[in-house]
Amino acid sequence: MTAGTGAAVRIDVVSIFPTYFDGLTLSLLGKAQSTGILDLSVRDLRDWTSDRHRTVDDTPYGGGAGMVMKPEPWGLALDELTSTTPPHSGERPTIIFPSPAGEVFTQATARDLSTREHLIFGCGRYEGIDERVFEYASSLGEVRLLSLGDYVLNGGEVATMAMIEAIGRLIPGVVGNPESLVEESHEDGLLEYPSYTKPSMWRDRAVPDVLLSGNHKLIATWRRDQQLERTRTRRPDLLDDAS
Ligand code: 6GU
Repeated sequence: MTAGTGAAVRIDVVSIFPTYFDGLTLSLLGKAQSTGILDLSVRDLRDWTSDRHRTVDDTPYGGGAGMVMKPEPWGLALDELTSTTPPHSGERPTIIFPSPAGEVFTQATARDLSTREHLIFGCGRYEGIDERVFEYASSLGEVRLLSLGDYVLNGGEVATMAMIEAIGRLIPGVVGNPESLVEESHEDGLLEYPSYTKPSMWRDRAVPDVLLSGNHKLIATWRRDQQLERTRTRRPDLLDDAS
């Protein structure tokens, strides 16, 4: 069944725009689904409505702009999806609500979540989801409100796609060469060093001599220096975090 050790990681996504997630069948994550490493299902929130118009939103108590997602479709969706959490180790599901009001999602978050057996992503739209849903979800699993960064998207779909890609590639067996995961930006708290390929001279621009030297120790030192220099100029906040 699985190509790696242990059972498949299960990821459920609930959204009113399930076709957003068609892209997840491509490339590495698509392969992981066909080899059984990843068990991904995308579900339409409207399937848990019972009125003729399949209504998922209503006006906010207290007034104000926009609409709020009604609690009951979310309650039913979470009941159903958590009732079938794979029982491998008795672990509770992790229920993620992407939200610009959440904690920032980082590589460390991705690493943590890649070790879970069952992730559920609830994609909010409009002005958000009735607050009681988060409280109720806490009775069913570990709830995380996660943001991609300090800007606003129209809903949780694009954020969920980004998070699933970041988490999914850390699941053992998803990325063919695990060495390639180690040398990337953010894995060691620094930005990645620059890369070059043939030709060694392109439009009057040369590849740095050291990379053609064959001296592996010198190359490693140069790459480390490049990482530090780039991080200092582009992302000094990362160096503050490391100290
Ligand atoms: Cl997770 N959701 C929305 N709607 N906007 C965002 C975000 C999430 N992260 C950054 N902006």
